[in-house]
Amino acid sequence: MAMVERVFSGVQPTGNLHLGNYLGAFVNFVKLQETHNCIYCVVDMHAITQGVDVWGGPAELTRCTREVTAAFIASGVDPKKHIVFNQSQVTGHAELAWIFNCVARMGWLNRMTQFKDKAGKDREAASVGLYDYPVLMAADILVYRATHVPVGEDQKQHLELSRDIAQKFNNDFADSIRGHGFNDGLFFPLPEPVITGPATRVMSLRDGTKKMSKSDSSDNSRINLTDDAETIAAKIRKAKTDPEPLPSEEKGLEGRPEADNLVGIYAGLSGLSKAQVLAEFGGGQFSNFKNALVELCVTKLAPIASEMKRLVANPDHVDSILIDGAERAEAIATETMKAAKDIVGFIRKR
Ligand code: AQP
Repeated sequence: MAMVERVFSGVQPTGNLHLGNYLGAFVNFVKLQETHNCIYCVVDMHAITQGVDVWGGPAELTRCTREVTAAFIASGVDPKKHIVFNQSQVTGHAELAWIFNCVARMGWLNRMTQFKDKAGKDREAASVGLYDYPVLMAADILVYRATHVPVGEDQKQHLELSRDIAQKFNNDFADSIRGHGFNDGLFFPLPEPVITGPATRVMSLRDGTKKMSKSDSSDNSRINLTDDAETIAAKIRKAKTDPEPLPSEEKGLEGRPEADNLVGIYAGLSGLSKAQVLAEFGGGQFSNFKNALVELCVTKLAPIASEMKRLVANPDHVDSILIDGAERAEAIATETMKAAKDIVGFIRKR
C-alpha cells in the first residue's frame, strides 16, 4: 500500500451553511481537485455530538446531509472524478476512532478550545461524543491515509491533534508497522492543514471579533448560502463598520476587525489580495464599498443557491451520489483497516 497524496475534508450537516464555510473550505475543495485525489465527506456522525435540540432530530439531519451535499456540488465539487459521501456509511471511521481513543491522551483532548467553547460552563452535561470529536476527526482523515486537509483557521488545533495521534500510533507500533512491510515505519501520514486565501477566518457581520458561525442566534451575523439577493444586500448594508473611511494599505486595517473582515470577504470572493482590494477602494466611503460587495456576493452566491435548490428538490439523485461515493470510500477505508488491525494485533477474517 503506497502512500499517495490525498485530500480529505468534512463538513457537518448542521444548521445554515454560510459564507465562512464557502470561503474557508469549499473554495479550496474545488481548487485542490485540479492537483489531488479528493474525498469530501458530510460528517453526519459529528453532527449528533451536541444535544438533539441543537442538531434538530432525524428528519433535520437527513435534510441537512442532502443540503451540504448539494452545496459541495453547487460550489464546483465533482462527485464523479472525486468522492463525496456521508461518514456514517463507512464503518471504518468509527472503528479507527476506537483504536485512536486508545492512542490519544486525555491531556491532549483537555486542551481543545472548541470543546470548551461548545460545552460552555456546564461541561458535565456535554456528551462524551463532543469531547471525543477531534479523535473521530483524526480517524476520518487517517482512515484514508489522507495527506492534506483543507479547513478554515478554526480547525487548526484539531488538525495538530490528528498529527499527534498519527505520530504516536507510528511510534507505539513501530516494530509491528515494519513487520507488516511498511519499511519506513510510517503507516499513517502526518496530515497537513491547507489553510489558504485572504478569508480563512470569516467573522460575524455583527461583531468582527467573533467567527461567522452556523449556530449564531442572529441570522444577520452571517450570509447563508441559501440567502436570496435582497437578503444578502440587506445583511451587508447592515453589517457593522466604523466611522473611518477605508484605508489604502493593509496596515490601516489593524485594530479595525469589521473593516478587515469585509475587505477579506471581498478579496476571497474576487480572487484578489486584500492589498489589491484596498488599492481600488481605499480612501472611499464604506457605503460605496458595501454596494460593490453586495454586487460581488450576489453574483457569486446566487448561482450556488439556485443549483442547491435544484439538487435538494431531487433527494433520490443526491442520495445516489452519496451511496456511490460511500462505496468508493469504503474500498479505501477497508484496506487501511485491514492493515491497521494487523498492526495492532487483532485477529480478523481473511
Ligand atoms: N467563519 C469561518 N471562516 C472560515 N472557515 C470556516 N469554517 C467554518 N466557519 C468558518 C470552515 O468550514 C468547514 C466546515 O465547518 P463545519 O461545519 O464542519 O464546522 P464548524 O467549524 O463547527 O462550523 P460553524 O459554522 O463554526 O458551526 P458552529 O456554529 O457549530 O461553530 C471547516 O473547514 C471550517 O473550518
